[in-house]
Amino acid sequence: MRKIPFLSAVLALFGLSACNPEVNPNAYLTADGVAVFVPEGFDASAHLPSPIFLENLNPMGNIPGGWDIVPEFCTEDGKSVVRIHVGDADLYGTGEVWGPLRRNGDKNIFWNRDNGAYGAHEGKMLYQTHPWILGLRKDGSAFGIIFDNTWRSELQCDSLVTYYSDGPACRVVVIQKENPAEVLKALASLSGTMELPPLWALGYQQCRFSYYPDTRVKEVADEFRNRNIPCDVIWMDIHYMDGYRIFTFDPERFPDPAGLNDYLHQKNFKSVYMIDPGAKVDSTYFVDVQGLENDYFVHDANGKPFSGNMWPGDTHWPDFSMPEVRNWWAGLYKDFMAQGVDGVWNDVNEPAVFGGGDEMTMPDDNIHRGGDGRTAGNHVRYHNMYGYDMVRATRQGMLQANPDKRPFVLSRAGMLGQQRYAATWTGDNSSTVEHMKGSIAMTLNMGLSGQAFNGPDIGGFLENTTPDLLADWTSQGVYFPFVRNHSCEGTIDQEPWAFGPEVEAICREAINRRYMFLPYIYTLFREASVSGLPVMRPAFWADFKDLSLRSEQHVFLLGDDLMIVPRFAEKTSARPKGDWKLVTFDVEDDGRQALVYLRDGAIVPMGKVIQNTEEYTTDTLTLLVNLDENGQASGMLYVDAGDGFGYKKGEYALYRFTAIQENGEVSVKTELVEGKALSQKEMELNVKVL
Ligand code: NBV
Repeated sequence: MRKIPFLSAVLALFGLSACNPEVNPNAYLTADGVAVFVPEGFDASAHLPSPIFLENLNPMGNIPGGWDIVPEFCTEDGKSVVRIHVGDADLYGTGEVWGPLRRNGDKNIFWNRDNGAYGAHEGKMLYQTHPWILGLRKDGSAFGIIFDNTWRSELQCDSLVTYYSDGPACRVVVIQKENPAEVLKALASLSGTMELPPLWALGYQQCRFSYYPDTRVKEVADEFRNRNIPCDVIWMDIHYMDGYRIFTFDPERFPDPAGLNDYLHQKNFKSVYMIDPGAKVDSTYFVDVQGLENDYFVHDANGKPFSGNMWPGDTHWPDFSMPEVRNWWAGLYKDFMAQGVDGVWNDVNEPAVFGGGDEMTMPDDNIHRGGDGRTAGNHVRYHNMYGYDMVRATRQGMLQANPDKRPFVLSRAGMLGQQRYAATWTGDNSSTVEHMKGSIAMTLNMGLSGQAFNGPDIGGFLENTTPDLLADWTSQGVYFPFVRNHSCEGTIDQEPWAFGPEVEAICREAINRRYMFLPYIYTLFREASVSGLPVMRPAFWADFKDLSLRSEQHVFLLGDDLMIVPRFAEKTSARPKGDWKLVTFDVEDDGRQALVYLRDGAIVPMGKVIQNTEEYTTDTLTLLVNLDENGQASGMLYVDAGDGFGYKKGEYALYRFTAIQENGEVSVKTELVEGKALSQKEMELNVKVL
């Protein structure tokens, strides 16, 4: 473990900095309200091109007077240090971490790590690296800070923010805007947004480490349909592979993968298969043979292909920093996807190496050769980028294999910028109430760090879940962006029906609600893909000036218009002000479903219960309306084909609904505000005023 220098720690206690503020960084404005601070002696070859940004950060002017978020740079005990006074602002973001939503007084260690049950380093060192802070001042104005760095580093969030890096001094980008939404939009314009996923990826998904053989996969799929529990995706974990060889199928357990995928498709399921980064060392295995022949694997300090231990035994790791390796990797997906595979799950890409020292990874002096303007460097620089480089190659491969389909990639490791290529989940949590509650803050902070599409393993991954936990976690989890039930090898069954009819009914009802709200949720995903705003938002999003909401981490918002109150938080949470109305459903309350409230002035479009997204339609909708004090409300609906790229050529419709109450009557107007009407038929709208 790296230590925070003693002097710094003492000074930080008093809000003081050991850095010399007179060392003036070279600073300039790169966009409206976006400043770049470049430390003296900046070594561009150790940092650029940055994986975080879409483009070079070109100067466009001087930083305006009164700019108050100014980094100070210095070196202490061989570490590059940045200090920034942020006063009494509330701090959020910082990517994936186990801890409170409000990050003040807490820390992150950025060294992507396999961290089961978040047990190591108290969960401060997890699978992802987002050196990013969203700051919210007491007056509701906001700022963002990006440490443009991939090297191993540590972030301490206090009134004096301190960032320590093992690499040479990095640039710091500071965004200042009138509110957090504008800050996140600015982050998205610098770093990119999630590409619009296929609609099916927003449905309920069932996973296990692992469903096998193929007959078991079919059985699970059939159970969903027979029991009328909506579901879109069944996941294949490592046991489908032939001896853990990536891009292969076990000839006994999965003798006919195309047949299995056909079977799933006929029942309107999609399949997602795991692909790990490591290739088994095996002179008869095509991935290893090709990788060795072309010298595509990460080198050890002696310049030889590094071999470490993973699932398949001795394993080689592709050097994804090299453009030619990414192209090769992308090419491997063609035959694989041709088996009818719909989505890809890139796991253990921190990279995790069994027996790989304290942090279970490669040695620091391994060499990644870079390319495309990046110089070769050792693992300390490239480690946090490994998953990022892997998933962009995966996405490229999926697009090459199926140019007319939107790729869906799920990645365990990640870093800021990766939202452009993959969704993510919060790794190996535990089946505990604590982890269920804490998953809300984790998912929220990922959303506040540019990664809108994420969520936890619902029900919990490690240890046996319980009937209550599965019921409660599913009831709130269906309002998360990514909704997947997943559990570890050796644990008891965790499907919605595993604990008998009572829990099954609770799960079914929760999942039904997910599907009913899909028109609204898909509209939010589209918004996130355009603007970078999160899908799931903290309670303080309802009013950036309401200080009572700043630490609320159980109640959350779905978009701006729905407030979700998990049952455990019913009596203890802070709620946004306003005339929020409880949404009622046509079934008796089971006492477990999360409560859903509609904001005053909002309209939310709802569909019918469907069993999967192949049945999705917006022909008939119910508009939930909560009129504001002036008797008005409005809401949006995004419609497109649900897959493919027609929407990029204008094949979509964005509607606005406006409701007005006059003489006791509520009338609703529908306007097409963008795109074109995709159906000849008028939408049938049923209005439900709450
Ligand atoms: O591939 C097996 C698991 C997977 O189920 C899990 O979701 C990942 O986070 N994987 C880790 C490998 C290690 C599990 C102990």
